[in-house]
Amino acid sequence: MEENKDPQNKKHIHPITRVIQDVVSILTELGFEVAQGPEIEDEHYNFDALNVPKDHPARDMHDTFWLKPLDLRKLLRTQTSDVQIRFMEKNKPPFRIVSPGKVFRNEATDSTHETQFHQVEGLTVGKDVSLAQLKGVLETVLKKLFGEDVQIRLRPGYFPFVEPGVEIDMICSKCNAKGCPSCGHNGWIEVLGAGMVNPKVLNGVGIDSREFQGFAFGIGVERLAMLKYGIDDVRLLYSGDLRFGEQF
Ligand code: 2U9
Repeated sequence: MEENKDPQNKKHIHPITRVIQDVVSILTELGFEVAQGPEIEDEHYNFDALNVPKDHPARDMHDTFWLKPLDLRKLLRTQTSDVQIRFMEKNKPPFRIVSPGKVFRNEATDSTHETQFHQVEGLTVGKDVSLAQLKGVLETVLKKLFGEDVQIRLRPGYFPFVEPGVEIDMICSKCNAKGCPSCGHNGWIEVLGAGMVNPKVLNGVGIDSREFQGFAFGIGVERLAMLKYGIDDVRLLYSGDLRFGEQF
């Protein structure tokens, strides 16, 4: 093998891998346990158990990759929440789990959408679990990733598996919420979704929602990597271009 004489030619960790490693290690320090599961799922774990209605657009052929033969109703998971359902079926609360993994959406690709991407989802179930704790955990994660100056805000958001659901925004560090081109003149940048686990989801796996509550959050890894490293097209992350990888 030819000797590597170029001191610049070091090994590089891909930004997706780095963000997953960082988020997972921050959460394990906070007491979360890693849980993983299959990428090929059935409708029950991907949709029904998560209170996603039968006529929800996400189930549509255009958003979900259904495997053939279609009548088996097998699909490529669209979110890693299936892992959390499988874990809840087998374990009694209290618990905190984090599930990193690959997910798939059957949609057109552009600078912010890919048919394959990664998520890190977190779930805590216990007695007296609150929205304030959710905010604290997410504030800690985002400060460790983006720096101590990070401020976050919660806005109402709708996801069938959480009630209430929230969208988490981070203050724009370039303009400090004044509004500038880099935050689309909003002052705030949407980073992830979260909420209190819908009681129907808990009851569905045999956890009594009168006794236990949960909070959950979903992080789109590509989106976070693009924000952290200033990458403006998600497709660059999958280009395999060494000149891209060498920058990290
Ligand atoms: C269980 C119950 C609830 C996970 C959640 C989101 C909100 C969310 C998106 C982030 C970017 C998907 O990758 S993305 O496009 N996710 O906004 N995820 S609440 O809620 C759960 C998970 C598991 C049992």
